[in-house]
Amino acid sequence: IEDFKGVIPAMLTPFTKDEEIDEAGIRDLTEYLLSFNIGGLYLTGSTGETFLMNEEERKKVLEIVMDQVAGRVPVVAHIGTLSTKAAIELAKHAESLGVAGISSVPPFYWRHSEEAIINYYKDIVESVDLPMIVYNIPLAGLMSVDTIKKLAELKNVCGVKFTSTTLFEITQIKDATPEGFMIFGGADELASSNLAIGVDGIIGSFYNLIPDLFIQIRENVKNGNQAKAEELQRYAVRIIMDVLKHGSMVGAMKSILRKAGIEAGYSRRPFLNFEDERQKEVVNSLLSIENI
Ligand code: NAY
Repeated sequence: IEDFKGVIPAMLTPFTKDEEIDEAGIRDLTEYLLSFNIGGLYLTGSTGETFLMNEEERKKVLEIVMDQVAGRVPVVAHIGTLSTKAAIELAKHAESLGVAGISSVPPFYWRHSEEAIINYYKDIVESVDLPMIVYNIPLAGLMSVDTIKKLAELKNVCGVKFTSTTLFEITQIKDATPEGFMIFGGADELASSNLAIGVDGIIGSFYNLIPDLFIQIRENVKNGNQAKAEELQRYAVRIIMDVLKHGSMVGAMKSILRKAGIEAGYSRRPFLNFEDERQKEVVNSLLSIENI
C-alpha cells in the first residue's frame, strides 16, 4: 500500500449501451489509464457507479481490472455497502485477487450511530488481512475528525480518503492520527492544495478524463513550483465545473471519452448518457475551454 500514492483515478466502470458490464471497455480504459504515470487505481467507488451494481457485478469488474493490470500498479477496491456481511464478502473476494488494499464508505442511509459505524469497520478489518482506507465523503454522511481518530486505532486501518471541499480537516486528521497514517485528497477541485499540504495521494473522478493535467500539477507541487501548480489547477477547475454543470458527471465524462476514441462505455440509468444532440454540447464546452 505504500506505493499507492500520487495521482489515482477513481476508475469509471464502462457499461454497454444496454447497461451490461462492458469487459472490453473496462480493459481498454484500464490500458488507457495505465499509459499515464498514475500511482494506482481505485475501483468500484462512487465514480465506478458501485451502488448501481449488485455484488456479483462488483466482483466481476474487479476481476477484469486485476487481470488487465497484472500487477503494474497497486489497486484498491472499494468494498463498502450497507450491510457488514456483504462488505466482508466483497473484501474477502478482493483479498483473493491480490488487491493492495480495500476502502469503504461508512454504512449510510440509516444514519447509524458512531458505535455502529466503528463496528462496521472493525468487523471488516478483522475478517481480512488487508490495509483499509476509510472513505469519508459527505454523500455517505461525513464522519468527524474524532471518529476518524478512533478508526485509525483499529488494526489495519491505514488511511483515509477525505472528499471535502474544505482543507482544514486534513490538517486536523494529520494531527489526530499517528505518523504514517495515509491521507488521500478526494476533491479534484482542491488537488493542488491537497498536494501542497502533504497528502499521500489524490483519488478522484477527473483523473479518468484529464490525468495528465493532474500529473503535471503534482510534479509542479513536488518541485516547489506552487504558482505553476495553481495556474494549472485553475484550468482544471474550469474543466471540472464545465463538466459538472451538465449533471450526471460520470455519464458526461464517458461521453467526452467516447468522443475522444476511448472506450469508456456508457453509464447505468438513472445517470444520463449524453449520446444525443447534447453530447455535442458536453464535448464542445470542454473544447472551448481548452482554447482559453
Ligand atoms: C470515488 O470513489 O469515485 C471517488 O473517489 C470520487 C471522488 C469524487 N467525489 C464524488 C462525490 O464523486 O473526484 C471527486 C469529484 O467527482 C470531483 O472532485 C468533482 O466534484
